[in-house]
Amino acid sequence: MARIAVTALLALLVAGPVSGGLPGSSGAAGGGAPRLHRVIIEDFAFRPQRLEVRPGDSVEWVNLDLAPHTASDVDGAWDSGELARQASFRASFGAAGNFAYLCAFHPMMRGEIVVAP
Ligand SMILES: [Cu+2]
Repeated sequence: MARIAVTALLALLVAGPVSGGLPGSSGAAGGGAPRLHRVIIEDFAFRPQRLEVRPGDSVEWVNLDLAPHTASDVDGAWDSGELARQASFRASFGAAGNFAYLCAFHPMMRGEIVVAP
């Protein structure tokens, strides 16, 4: 498990900065460099609420609300801390699995990152 995660991280570093792109903007499936996905926080909701990514991909949350929000893993594995308007946070996902998260300020705001090969 750990070895897989490290490999994915190295691949991400070698690939360098990943250009932005919305989920689904990539064309054909099949391998390739890690991608950066974006989750918009708007109107007290995560959009998309459920996002599927591949191991090694990164996710960026951007808060477009006036109110501050967070993106916080329910198990405490990662936490954006307070995100003011226009602030963003990135996390990378090395291992496959389902990762539920919420906003610590508004626990009814929930989202899920699904990491699947
Ligand atoms: Cu919130």
